[in-house]
Amino acid sequence: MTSIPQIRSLVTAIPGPRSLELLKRRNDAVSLSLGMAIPVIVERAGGGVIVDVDGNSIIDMGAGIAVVNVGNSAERVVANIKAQVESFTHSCFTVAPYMGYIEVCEELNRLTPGTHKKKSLLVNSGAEAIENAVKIARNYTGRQAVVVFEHSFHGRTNLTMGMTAKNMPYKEGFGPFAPEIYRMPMAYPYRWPGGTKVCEEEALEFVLHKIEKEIDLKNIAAIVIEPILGEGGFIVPPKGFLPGLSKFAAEHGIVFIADEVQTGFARTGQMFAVEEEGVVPDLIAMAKGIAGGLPLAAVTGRAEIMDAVHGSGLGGTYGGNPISCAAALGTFATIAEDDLCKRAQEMGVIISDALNAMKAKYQVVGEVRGRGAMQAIEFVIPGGIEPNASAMAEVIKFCQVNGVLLLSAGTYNNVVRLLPPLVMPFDLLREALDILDQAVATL
Ligand code: PLZ
Repeated sequence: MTSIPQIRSLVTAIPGPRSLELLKRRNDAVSLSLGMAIPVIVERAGGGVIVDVDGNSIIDMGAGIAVVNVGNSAERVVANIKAQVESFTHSCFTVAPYMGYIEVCEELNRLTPGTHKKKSLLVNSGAEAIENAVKIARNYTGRQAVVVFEHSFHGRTNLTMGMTAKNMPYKEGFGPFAPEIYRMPMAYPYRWPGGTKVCEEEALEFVLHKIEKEIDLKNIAAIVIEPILGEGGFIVPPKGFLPGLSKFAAEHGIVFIADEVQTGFARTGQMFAVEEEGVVPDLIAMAKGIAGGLPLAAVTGRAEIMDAVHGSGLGGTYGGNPISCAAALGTFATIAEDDLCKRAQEMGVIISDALNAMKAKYQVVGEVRGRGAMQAIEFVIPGGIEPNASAMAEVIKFCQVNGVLLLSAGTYNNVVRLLPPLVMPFDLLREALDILDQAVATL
């Protein structure tokens, strides 16, 4: 466990003078096209806090976008990385293979849902995992069409940008986009015409009908969906939607791909979010929480699909870098030995109690949703469901100034999402939720 005191402590304003000074260098040297959720320069991080260069200790409710689920510089991750760095840093798996890569694949084949024979491929980023999953599905089926959903985020490469729903900031001016991507309505209960109950009753049938009529079954290589939409605002499809899609895919020779890049690795209280409804994807794309902060991503799936691609058809220089693999093995051990799935569930109860209390008190809280340590508030103009982007911005700002780092989300920029490291002490989590409550109260 980290030696950094697990406290919220502000010794300067946010940003402090030292951060302000260094951010000038950032702005001078770094492309201004990059965003910045909080204007501080990080010095250290661990457990549930980030310490900046001014000595402020900020509660980390973002985990680097659901990456450091096991915490920053987690003990087993650090130990494994150190040992690996001392032996070798790179050989390229497709030049000279090594055991770390093989062991990570063995673990993923075991950890992912389903008892069928599975195989894996390691790459560097979530986008690359999605790209490869689509390549594999197209090659295996001999078909081209890819079905995606409204509000989805799948990455920033050309194909995954095309698969991503939201134009600004992800797609604006970056076209043309890859063809053969078909976007379907998302079962978004809060905003489905007629509301939650109607969504539950009709969304699946509506979408399946549209898929069949607009693309034709024989043309579809894959259906790709996030089990809980991340960047889109933690949209949880109604019960039955994911199993229905997966069953439909199986009946028509379509590869069902779960994008578990944000939901994976104990985040939602289960190793993978699809487990909630017993869905077994044909392929599963993973990244973020897989390696405690090191760049690594993976595709795991049915052996006959993963092996269908011709020899040397997949690859890359850095995919499954040995240091990232060592970090991943440390991450899997931490999740298992510290029972982080259970911890995410316990955090989930604390979070949903607090958020639901806010919903009862404040009319700007339109909906509270999510699962485990992946929950969010959607802000609306009181009295209806009109998105309230300024409420989100004000809440995030208030929390920042008070030493709590929160991330935004949502197609309408009106969602605050909580993604704390799963090792955050409960009292620190409660403190962050208190600040969040105060923030919403000021609106
Ligand atoms: N699929 C479900 O959430 C990454 C994006 C951060 P990469 N989400 C964070 C940003 O501003 O680009 C994500 C995701 C889902 C795919 C990806 C892409 O993963 O590792 O960022 O490529």
